[in-house]
Amino acid sequence: MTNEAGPRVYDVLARAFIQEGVSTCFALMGDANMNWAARLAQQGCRMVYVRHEHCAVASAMAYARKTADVGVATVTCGPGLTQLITALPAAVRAHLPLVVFAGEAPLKSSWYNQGIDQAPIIKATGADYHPLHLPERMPIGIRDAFVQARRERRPVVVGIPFDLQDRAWEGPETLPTPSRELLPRPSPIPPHPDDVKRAAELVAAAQRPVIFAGLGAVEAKAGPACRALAAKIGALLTTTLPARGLFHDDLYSIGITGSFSTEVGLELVAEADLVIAVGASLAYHAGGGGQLYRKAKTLQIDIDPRAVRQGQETARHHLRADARLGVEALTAALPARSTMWRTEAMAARIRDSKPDSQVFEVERGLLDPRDVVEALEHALPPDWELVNSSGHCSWFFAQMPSRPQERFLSIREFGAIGNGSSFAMGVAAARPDRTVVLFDGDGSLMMHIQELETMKRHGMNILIIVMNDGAYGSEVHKLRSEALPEAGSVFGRPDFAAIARGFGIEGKTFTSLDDVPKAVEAFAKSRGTAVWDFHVSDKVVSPTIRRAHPPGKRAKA
Ligand SMILES: Cc1ncc(C[n+]2csc(CCOP(=O)(O)OP(=O)(O)O)c2C)c(N)n1
Ligand SMILES: [Mg+2]
Repeated sequence: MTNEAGPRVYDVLARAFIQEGVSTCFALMGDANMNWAARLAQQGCRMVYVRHEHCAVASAMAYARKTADVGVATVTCGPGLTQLITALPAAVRAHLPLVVFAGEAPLKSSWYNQGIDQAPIIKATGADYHPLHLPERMPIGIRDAFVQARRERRPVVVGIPFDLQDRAWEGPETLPTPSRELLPRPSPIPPHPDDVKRAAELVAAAQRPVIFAGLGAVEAKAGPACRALAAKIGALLTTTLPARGLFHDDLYSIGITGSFSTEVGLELVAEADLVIAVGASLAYHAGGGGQLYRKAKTLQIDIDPRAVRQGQETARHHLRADARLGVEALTAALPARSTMWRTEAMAARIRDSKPDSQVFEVERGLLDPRDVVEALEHALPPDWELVNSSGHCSWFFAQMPSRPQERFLSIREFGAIGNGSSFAMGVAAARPDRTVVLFDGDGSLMMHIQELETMKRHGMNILIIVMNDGAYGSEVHKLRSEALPEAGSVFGRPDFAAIARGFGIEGKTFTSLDDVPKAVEAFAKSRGTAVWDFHVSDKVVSPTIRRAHPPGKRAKA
């Protein structure tokens, strides 16, 4: 493990990561990180060698979400590091703990071609950056980066000049105590009885309450408590997009509330007189920019309740507590009752409605994206991991009501396209025993198409479903609504089946849905990586775009 002349600094730094329990690292090598990365691999860490640094960090993000652990990535200095600035803001906003090992230009050189002031670039994204320049203290610096990433739930980049990495190790023999052993393990916070009393009065006065759960409810395992509260007080259940599926098999679940609401969900939440937000931070899109439940009072149950967020007033009523304990205390404080809101007729209305009933003319030989999703919803085995990406098509892909929360990943903070392939790789690395299904748009997949090679090389079980409208759908629909030329957003349909075969993986084009069940069956047997290209019409416009960009928007304005 060590060189003949004794360990070098990079040997010890690799050990410091292993000591932190790191078992997977997403990497792209260069002069400033490759010695360390090679040693890390040698010491038993599984390396996923991607083809673009952005994808290293984006994969680590999905890995962190899926494993509830720190995601780890490594990049070289300068141009390796500058590739990260689209991924990091999303990780910051999604509260994902990451540690990135970045090289820095050698300190001994008076000039270095790849040198750039790395700290301000990284800090501008909201991530933190620690230059580690004293070899003996570097293991502590790494441990502290893990402490910070876990505690603050954000990305921390450590920058280490590669000439220092190459020095003989002259520091202590033993490594510092790892972050896990140091961090406090606080028990869930119970609510204050006065707050419970006030919240109970609010709930007792409501006729049409809705319980709205976010990822905080998922983390606190508050799902069953929310269902019990809903049953006791006659409430409907809904979730944010990332928490979708938490109530997937409840008769009174209206799916997602936010930009991805279903038709009936929108109607119902607009009628609500109380929204009980559980472990949900009430981000801008979750409340439709303040448009979705205007009649409702809002009670937020959260360990960190807030009145204002992302430019919106979020909740006037607050119950500070762990999501599960808060909901349980509220349930205990209330009598059982029935409401007009939670009846058999309501359950039937929810069950029998389509996510979107608008009728569109679809050209011959093309598919309606809503039919594609319905066919896949029926055909894909329930234990496959689903990953949603970005773009116009992500509305359709989010409408798969039978899928439970723990089999669905969506990270959309910062709103970038091009992350789908990385997110799928992160999930595949976290769950190598499972099959991962990525739902992506043609434009988004093209943005990092090189990662098909990574998937193939690492033998990942990833089925990529492309909703191929031959366009940047989001842009086309917006441009059309303003009667502007659409040329820069319409490219025609790339031949993904041929592209996939070029990368040595299976590719298939679908212009009919009849073959879907058989194809799924065959893929379940063969596994591996494949791209399925669904040719969909660009005439079908999602409800979100229809609301925000109605035809003739400019003329009306
Ligand atoms: C990195 C980045 N570049 C550009 C955009 C603007 N943008 C948003 S959606 C979109 C179109 C994505 O096209 P595609 O993946 O085919 O999905 P579709 O909208 O067609 O369903 C674009 C270009 C963005 N969000 N992120
Ligand atoms: Mg598209």
